[in-house]
Amino acid sequence: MAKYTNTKPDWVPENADKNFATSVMSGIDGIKDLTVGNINPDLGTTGFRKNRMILDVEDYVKGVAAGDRMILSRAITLIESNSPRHFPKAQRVLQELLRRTGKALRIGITGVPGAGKSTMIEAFGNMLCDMGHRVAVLTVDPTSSVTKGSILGDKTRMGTLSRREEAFIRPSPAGGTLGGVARKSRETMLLCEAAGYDVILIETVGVGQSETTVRSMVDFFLLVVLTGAGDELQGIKKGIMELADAIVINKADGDNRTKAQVARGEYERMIEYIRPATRGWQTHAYLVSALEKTGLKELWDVIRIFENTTKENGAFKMRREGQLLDWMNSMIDEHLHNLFFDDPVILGRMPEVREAVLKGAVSPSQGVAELIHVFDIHRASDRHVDLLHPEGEG
Ligand SMILES: Nc1nc2c(ncn2[C@@H]2O[C@H](COP(=O)(O)OP(=O)(O)OP(=O)(O)O)[C@@H](O)[C@H]2O)c(=O)[nH]1
Ligand SMILES: [Mg+2]
Repeated sequence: MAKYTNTKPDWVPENADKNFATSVMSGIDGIKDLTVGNINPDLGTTGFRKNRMILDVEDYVKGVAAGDRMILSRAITLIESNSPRHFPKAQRVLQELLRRTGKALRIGITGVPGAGKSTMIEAFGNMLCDMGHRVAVLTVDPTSSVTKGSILGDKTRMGTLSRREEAFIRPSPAGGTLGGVARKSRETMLLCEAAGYDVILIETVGVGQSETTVRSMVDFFLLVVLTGAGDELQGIKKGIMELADAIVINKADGDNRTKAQVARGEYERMIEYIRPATRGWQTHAYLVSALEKTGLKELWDVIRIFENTTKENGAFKMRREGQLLDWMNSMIDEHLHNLFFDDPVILGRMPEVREAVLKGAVSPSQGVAELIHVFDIHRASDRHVDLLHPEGEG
């Protein structure tokens, strides 16, 4: 550790405390430790000087809890890591922060590509920040190949929001299965809550299974559609409408406004035949222009009424509890699946059993029974034990 002495300039107040960061160092010999370079060694542990250093669990926990955006970003990167080496550390960070989570309102936003989700999040998010909220925006996009493109698109589309102190924007992790992306997004959401964001907006493109996944992690689910509901419903399946707590007809501006009003009527009629997504709540269709920023305040009012209603009738709590248990169940599925299919004994027997099934010598059920018979879960677990109980992990 380098030795240095502090000298105060003349103009420093007589009784200035140690946080009055104007001490001048006499010089440093041998910079090995980055902390030495800090003018005021008493400044907190969450500052810039940790930038390139390895953070320990406590650094992450303190930094996230203090709302330090850079440490939050790094904690998310840790959570997103596919390296088994990072997994236990990430889980310890999460564990420590868990009691700070759960207080945010979680809102999912889906809709066909180009419906205006990102534009709406930009306008809506800015409005919420102006109202004093802190907003985190996440995306769930399992199609990794286009992720890079949409990050660039969203950087420009959410240009003003991304520069705000009260907002935090984090795109979907690249690559992996929808299940993997979903776990990371859930945990990222928890980290954002622990960092003090009280509204979480999660965008997902309405194709495939991702909207069901996002529905399973949010309190309120919003479907963004365009006019021309008659046009084969723009490929929107009845299934997606059944997930929605509100349907927003976007781009209700200019010449499109009248058409949007017609579409609203059409959606309202369709909704009548659909089971409500949330107990005690009637889904409706609303007009919005993300571009002209109209209908957004009204939408927020709807969401607040939803929150009050479902908190009063118990649906809010029940959904959150159900989501937690479903999440745990799906992780058990995934874990058992991995234990089974990574087990060398199973891998060894598999070709033989597969062949026997294909030949018709044994039924698939018999094949499964045979594999399960040789599967020793303790043996398989032992191979994963390093992952779950890290000794001396740093
Ligand atoms: N006229 C009008 N155009 C809009 C409105 N909202 C979005 N747009 C335009 O629609 C296009 C698509 O908007 P995005 O916000 O990127 O749509 P998205 O749903 O996020 O699209 P993906 O992320 O690709 O699924 C952009 O050119 C926007 O400028 C609106 O309210 N009115
Ligand atoms: Mg988008």
